[in-house]
Amino acid sequence: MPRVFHVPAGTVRSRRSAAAAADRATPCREAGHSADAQQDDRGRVVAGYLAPHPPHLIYAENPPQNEPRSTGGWEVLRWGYEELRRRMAARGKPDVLIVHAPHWITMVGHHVNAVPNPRGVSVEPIFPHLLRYHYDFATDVPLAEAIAEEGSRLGLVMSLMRDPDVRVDYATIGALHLTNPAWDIPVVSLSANNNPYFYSSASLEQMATLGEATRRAVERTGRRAVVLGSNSLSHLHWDVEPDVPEDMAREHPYNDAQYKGDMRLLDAIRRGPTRALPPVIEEHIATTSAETKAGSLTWLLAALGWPDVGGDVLAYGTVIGTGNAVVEWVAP
Ligand code: 2X7
Ligand code: FE2
Repeated sequence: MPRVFHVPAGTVRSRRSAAAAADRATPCREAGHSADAQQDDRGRVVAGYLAPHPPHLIYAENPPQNEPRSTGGWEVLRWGYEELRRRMAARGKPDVLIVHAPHWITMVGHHVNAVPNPRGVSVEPIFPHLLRYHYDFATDVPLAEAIAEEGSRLGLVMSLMRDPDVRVDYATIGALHLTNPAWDIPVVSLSANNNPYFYSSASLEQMATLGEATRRAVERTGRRAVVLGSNSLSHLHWDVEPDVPEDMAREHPYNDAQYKGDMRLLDAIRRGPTRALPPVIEEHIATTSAETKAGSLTWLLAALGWPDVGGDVLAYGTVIGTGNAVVEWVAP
């Protein structure tokens, strides 16, 4: 049996250290953002990021939590994340990171992870030689419960996931690690209801409702929140990997149509406003098999309240042929 199935869970950080993350994170008073401004931000989603999760990006960073070792690669996307982290710190550490990820797939309704201290090993099933990541973090349980309540109130099928033995998927871990490798900010993680994979436009409306529920829960609980949509863009990838996965001579868009589809979406994102994006996202899904069909991008824009602004593209790059962008939206 491969070694990956024998790794003991939660060997990197102690339960106590993850539980302490909640205490450390609220309230925050970081340099570069005044205490008054942070006070005004209570009960607000202050920023949102498109935060893609290809396992290659963590692999390339060689963090101690990941077992495989690399010689680097995919630098431009990783520099985009570096810029994301710089901007988030300059604005003041948020109370919570709320993440929606396409690889925690639920067949009935939208699930919210309410396990206080998820610990274990997250493995990428197609690329287990790139990602076997030991995670141990704190959940903001009251906010998780509030999101489930607000979603139910808006007519969604919601469920709180309280089983500590359920492994956290690699798309959740990928976006969270790359956004906050110190893991010192509590988390709420949301599942992707599987429907978008079959009925794209109808279910994207449901994702907008989930975003609205998320926003209401943040307001009600007084959190200063950042939302992360853990999605790649165009999503066709090679079925054969180079012998050395980080051989960048082999990295390029899957084809020109996929690349152009990504550029049409990013152009509309940059121009804004966010309310103009739903038909562009639908067209992008139809033309590029985009991972945004799982709804994370639509959810994040709705959680931000569809601000009248453009997004700032911090980086674009391909990973095994898929298109990926790190994008920032700041709530006005
Ligand atoms: O989940 C992914 C992805 N979104 C893109 C590229 C490669 C692997 O995994
Ligand atoms: Fe993915």
